[in-house]
Parts: sequence; C-alpha cells; structure tokens
Amino acid sequence: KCLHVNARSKFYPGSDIQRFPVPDEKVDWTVPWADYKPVNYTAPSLLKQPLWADPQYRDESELKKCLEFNKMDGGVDRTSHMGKYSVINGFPRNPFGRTGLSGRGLLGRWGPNHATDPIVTRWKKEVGKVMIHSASGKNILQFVAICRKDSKEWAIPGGMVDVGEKLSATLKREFGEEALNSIQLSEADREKMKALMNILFQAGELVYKGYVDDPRNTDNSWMETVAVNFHDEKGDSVGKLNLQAGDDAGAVKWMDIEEGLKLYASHSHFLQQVAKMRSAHW
Ligand code: RP5
Ligand code: MG
Ligand code: MG
Repeated sequence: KCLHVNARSKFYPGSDIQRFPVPDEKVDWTVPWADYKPVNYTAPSLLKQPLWADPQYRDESELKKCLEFNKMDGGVDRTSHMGKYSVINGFPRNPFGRTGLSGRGLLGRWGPNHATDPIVTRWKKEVGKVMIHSASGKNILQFVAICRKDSKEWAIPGGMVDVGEKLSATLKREFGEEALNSIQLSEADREKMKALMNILFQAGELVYKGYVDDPRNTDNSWMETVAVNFHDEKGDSVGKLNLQAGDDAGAVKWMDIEEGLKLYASHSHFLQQVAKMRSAHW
C-alpha cells in the first residue's frame, strides 16, 4: 500500500484552507499522535445540501441514526473496495490514513465516494503504421485524456456513480459528457454517438478497483474508483467519434502513455497498469 500524497496537499482544493501537516511516518492511524488536530472543513456548496450529497450532520449521534456504513444504504453504496473501514465516534475513517482535514471537504458522501474511470485506448500510428518506441521497442498506446476545469490537470474522463446507476452506464455517460460533449449535442447526433459508443464499450477490461489518492480526500470522506480499459485495436471505432470537451472538462486529446505522465490524482498509476496489460511502451 503506497502512502497517499495528494490527500495531504497543503491547500485544500477550491479553498484557502490549509491542512494540518501530516508527516509520512504519522499517516497510519495506528501510530499514536495525541497532538493531531485536523482542520474541520466542509465546502460551502455542500452546506446548501445539494441532492447528490449527504446531509451535514450536527453531531455524531445524528450521523449514526441516519447513515449505514459498510453497507448498501438505500441506493447509496457505502461499501469500500478496500474492505471494511472503521467508524470512529460515528464518523467513517479514511482507510489510507490521516489527511490533516476532517469533515467532507468537497466530497458529497461520508465515507467512500464511488467513481468510475473509462480508459479509452488506441495504438499510436504514423501514416497508417503503429509507432514503435525507439528505446523500449514496444508499440505506443494513446488514451483519451481531458483537462479538468477544477485543477487544470490532465486526467482520465472519470466521474461519480449516480445513486442506483450501474457502473457500465456511468462509464459511458462520463466519457460521453466529458470527452464527446454529449450534453450539448443535438438529439440526432447524440443517438449516433451512443450507437458507436455501445460497440466500443461492450468489452472492457478491469484495470484497477480501489482507493484513489485524490486531493479532495479527507479523514472522513475519500474517492474510490473502478477503472476500466476500452481498447480500440484497429483504431476505427473511437476514430469515428469527434472528441470535444464538455461538462467538467476544459479540453480533450489523445495522449501518449509513458512513464513520467503528470496526471490528476493517481491516474498515471492506472495507465501504467494498462501499458503492462497490453505489453505497450511505458
Ligand atoms: C478521481 O476523481 C476519480 O479517479 C475520477 O476520475 C474523478 C471523479 O470525480 P469528478 O471527475 O466527478 O470530480 O478521484
Ligand atoms: Mg463528469
Ligand atoms: Mg469528472
């Protein structure tokens, strides 16, 4: 298990709140730390109680009465891919350790916040021929990357699983919204897009399932994802789709997969997995 790093970044995203500094050796909850005083923060947007988020509870007894942790809670999946997590004084505890911030920050759910990451790939070609990397001698893979509007970082076009939504639906929906701008397409174009996507998204391969080292994570709320690879071997299925950034994406492009990729959260780690699975250059 790697130590989370983004989850301890000095400034909490979208705010000027500073996390209580947590050194590497004190990340683990089992290391006693009497002076640990995480900053409590829940974003103002969440305090307005949007429909997609849990309520802001006044105290632990209220929280205990309303939410069921480590379970399917109505339509909300409060189970973790990492196994059973602890609930201390009513509050779920980040399974990867201390983050220097308590409360939910920007995250809607107490405990795990479930997302999916569609990794759409093709082989990099030049005049119709697959390009081989001069150093590794392996074929170069490309994936569809988006630039996030919130952090300005390049990322996989992932997103949150809606209440009761199937993972397979979230994968398609998020890719459509962020990389194809489906929300703003005409009805007819959207139907065409859906038909092409249904073919590519038929056969996905699981890449990763679990905790994401996301900068929004807190001691009580954290991101988890299921990353799935949809590979266009011949380059003729996604090639027909027009990449166009939409929703929380400011830009979209095909990006070469290689070591040294600087991406949002722990996304480069997922791409390393994909390169390995497909015996591609890294
Ligand atoms: C990351 O945040 C996940 O890996 C996924 O890419 C993303 C989901 O959050 P939003 O894009 O909806 O903000 O942790
Ligand atoms: Mg989205
Ligand atoms: Mg997103």
